[in-house]
Amino acid sequence: MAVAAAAAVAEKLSELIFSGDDDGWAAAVPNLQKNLTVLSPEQIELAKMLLLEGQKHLFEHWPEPGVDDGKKKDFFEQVARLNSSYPGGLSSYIQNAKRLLADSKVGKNPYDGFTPSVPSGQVLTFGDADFIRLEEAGIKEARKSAFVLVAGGLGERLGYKGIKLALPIETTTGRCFMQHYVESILALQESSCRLAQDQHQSEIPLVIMTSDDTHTPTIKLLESNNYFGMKSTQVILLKQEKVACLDDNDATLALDPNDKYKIQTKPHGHGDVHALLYSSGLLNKWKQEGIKWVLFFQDTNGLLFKAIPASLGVSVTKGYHVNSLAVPRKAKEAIGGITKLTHTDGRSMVINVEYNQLDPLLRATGHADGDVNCETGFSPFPGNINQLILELEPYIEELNKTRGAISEFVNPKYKDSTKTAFKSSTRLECMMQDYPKSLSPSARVGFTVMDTWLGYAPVKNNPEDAAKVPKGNPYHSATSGEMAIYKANSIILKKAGVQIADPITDVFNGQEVEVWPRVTWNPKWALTFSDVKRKVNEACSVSQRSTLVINNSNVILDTLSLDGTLIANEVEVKLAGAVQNKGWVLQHVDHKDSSNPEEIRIRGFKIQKVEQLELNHV
Ligand code: UGB
Repeated sequence: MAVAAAAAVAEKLSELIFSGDDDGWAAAVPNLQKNLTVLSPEQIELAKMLLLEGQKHLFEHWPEPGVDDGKKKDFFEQVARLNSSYPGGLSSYIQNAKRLLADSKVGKNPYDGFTPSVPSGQVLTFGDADFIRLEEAGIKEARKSAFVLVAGGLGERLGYKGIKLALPIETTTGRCFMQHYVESILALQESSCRLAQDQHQSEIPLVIMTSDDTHTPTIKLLESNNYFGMKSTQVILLKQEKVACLDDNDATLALDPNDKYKIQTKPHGHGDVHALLYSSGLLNKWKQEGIKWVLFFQDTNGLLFKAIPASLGVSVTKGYHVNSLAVPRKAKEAIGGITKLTHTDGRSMVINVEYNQLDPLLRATGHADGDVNCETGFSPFPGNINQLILELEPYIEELNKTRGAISEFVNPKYKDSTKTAFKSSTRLECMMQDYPKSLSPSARVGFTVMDTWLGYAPVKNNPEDAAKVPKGNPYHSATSGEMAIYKANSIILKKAGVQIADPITDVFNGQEVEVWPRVTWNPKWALTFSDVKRKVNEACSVSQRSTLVINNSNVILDTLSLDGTLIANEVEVKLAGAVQNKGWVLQHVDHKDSSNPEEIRIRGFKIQKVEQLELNHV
């Protein structure tokens, strides 16, 4: 329909609706008018809102009353959910969609008028005096923090059938991401309360944002594992709702192709976490309980907690309202770049520019080569790893203004260059790292850059896509994620004085990786570099083919010379002298060989447990 004609219909409708003529407005859609008796007064109000927003097609196929009445009510239940879960309601969603779709059609650059430059932030050097001081400051403050895990994503890039939180972080112990996160938070809580001599043992809350795709399996994972040792009351699940799909540039809501009484929906993105936290009332409750920091993190970064103490220390010492954790970024790597944007009108902000927008932005502002590495071999823009530390009080102040609404974007796939039709329905999306976009220039927004080996090894890509990653760029696969754990632990032990053999290189699922000794430890053994140094005597060595598993807190590495596999489960033990056995061997596995479970196939190897020394509780 021509835009002018549609506008005229909308105007007529709005006249009728606001005149209070109850029969007149619905007469515009006879099939709806016939069904008004089936609907409750609240549902009739929602119907008016939909008509005002140009959505009369939703009712045009409705049959006579008495046919499919249950489905008609279900339709309005869905509309009510879509309406209440979006800040400002469904009408705001449709209006925002119309605006963003119009911008997208004319190719409006969201960064119009802004010039990018490289911001300055805190760079961590693992193990130096500053790092140790920051770790201590972070541990002290950790008992005043709350953790928020965004885990509503389907993991389409990984293609794994289950939830990513249930995947093993490494296959030596088989501990899953959820277990690792819970144990890390509990270890932080214990360590922080001990250091602060906190008598009443503060509990660090863990919020998990789920979605329809991940909610039930997440609960199942927690319940069937007794919450991995955390009190069930300490874990709070907030489920994000999906948003309505849009069929065209007029923001016509898309009906589900398989059910004409259902609006098609898709995920809105991790940015939903802010509105959910706001509406949950948790933030004010936390404030009353003395919580000062909120730490956001993603579902599959097995290294993150190694960087948490020092990064929180940076927030504390610098007084950052927003602290984005970052790593050196390879040009064109699929992680956003932390960028300073300065507008021609003088405004400026430090913000993540998403990976697909950084290159066009640079090209449009005089950088003819776009997103390229500089002389360091990395992009000059630090890579956003989407782990944010927010100071609670200013966060609450901001959300009181915005109700948690985050700036959105739309990414329609057009059928052709006229940009009049979409290949498939689209929807608005938002990202949690866009939170600083609405802050005033006086907000203290900073970032912390750490070595990638220390803080970032997500599991996002399936084997085929990982194998195609340009040489030198990280694979972000299950293979590289597991190898990164061994590498980080080996490097940390090495820096604490242990002789660690050099890694070898091997190829799994088409990805060349460094294979370090398979060293793993439970977070309660060591959270900081100082913890490791206290528990390690310099006269120790570990050969490349070795596996060392430390499962308890008071294990001391004392003159240990390991060439094989050693598993220390005892609470208190000194590991001393030579330990040699056949050990555990990495076996190659073809990712297409369905005789192995998916968790194994996606990494391209399995561990053959030939011989080990296991020290257990007596
Ligand atoms: N997630 C949700 O909880 N809900 C959703 O609707 C969607 C996701 P992806 P993405 O670290 O390499 C981000 O899909 O969005 C959760 C940053 O934007 O793995 O492609 C999901 O469960 C990017 O700047 O990542 O890219 C997961 O835990 C860069 O930092 C998390 O959100 C990139 O991550 C991230 O979702 C990166």
